[in-house]
Amino acid sequence: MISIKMPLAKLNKLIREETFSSEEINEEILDELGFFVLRNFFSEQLVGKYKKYYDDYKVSPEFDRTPYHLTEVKFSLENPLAGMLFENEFKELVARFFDGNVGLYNIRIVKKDHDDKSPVFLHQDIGYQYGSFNRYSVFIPLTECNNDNGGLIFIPGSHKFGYLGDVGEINDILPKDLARAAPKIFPSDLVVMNSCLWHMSGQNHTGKERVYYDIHINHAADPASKLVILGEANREYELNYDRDFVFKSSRTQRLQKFYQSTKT
Ligand SMILES: O=C(O)CCC(=O)C(=O)O
Ligand SMILES: [Fe+2]
Repeated sequence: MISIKMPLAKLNKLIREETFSSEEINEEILDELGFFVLRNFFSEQLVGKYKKYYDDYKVSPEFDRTPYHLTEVKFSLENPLAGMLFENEFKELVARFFDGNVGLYNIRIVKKDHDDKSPVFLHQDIGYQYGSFNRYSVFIPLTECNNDNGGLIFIPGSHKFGYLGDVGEINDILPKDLARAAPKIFPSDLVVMNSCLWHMSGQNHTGKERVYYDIHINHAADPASKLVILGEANREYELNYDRDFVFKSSRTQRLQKFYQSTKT
């Protein structure tokens, strides 16, 4: 019985030849590998401006890593960090997706540094999100991100398995000779990732900052859009995704009830 099958020769060749890294997005490669590294896209001034906003935010009283998440830092759309969404350079990037009709699902920072050095386990994001399955993360580094400081690692082709029907840490059942991509990326580069892609990150060994924006986009008309970044929304379907509004007895609600009952 086959336990896992992937087109290894094809995937390894595409990784070995670094076809995922270029100054132009190759949509075929993004579709084949599930991620793409776009080089030298943003100006240094732009990235520098937002790194400064991050540094200011970091010393403010509101700044905090999300409890129960290893790297996430949330901020509101009023925070200067959210200004990235309205920058022409960012709009030029997202115009390549969803025929130029692009909605925001979520914007956040995922960071490692002297305080937060932990690796992030192998997972896919899609099961943590709602709305359609047609969605991407745009990771914009505000610092150099590499193996030493716990940069992201992508499993080529793994998005082709689709949604796995549950969330959490995935067993490393991948073929041993499948190449993994741990691209070194610099401020002004960015990574686009299909939300079904399996990914992880290693320990931050140096304590040097590793800071990415994770800007999560979907079609502007997706009922899960928080706002329209570009183009037309024309929403025929809208839904308030408040869990207690939508669900009568969901897995998460039942887990919450279970934990509450064990506390008393
Ligand atoms: O910060 C990281 O290294 C990974 C974070 C991540 O993939 C997630 O929160 O979904
Ligand atoms: Fe993730």
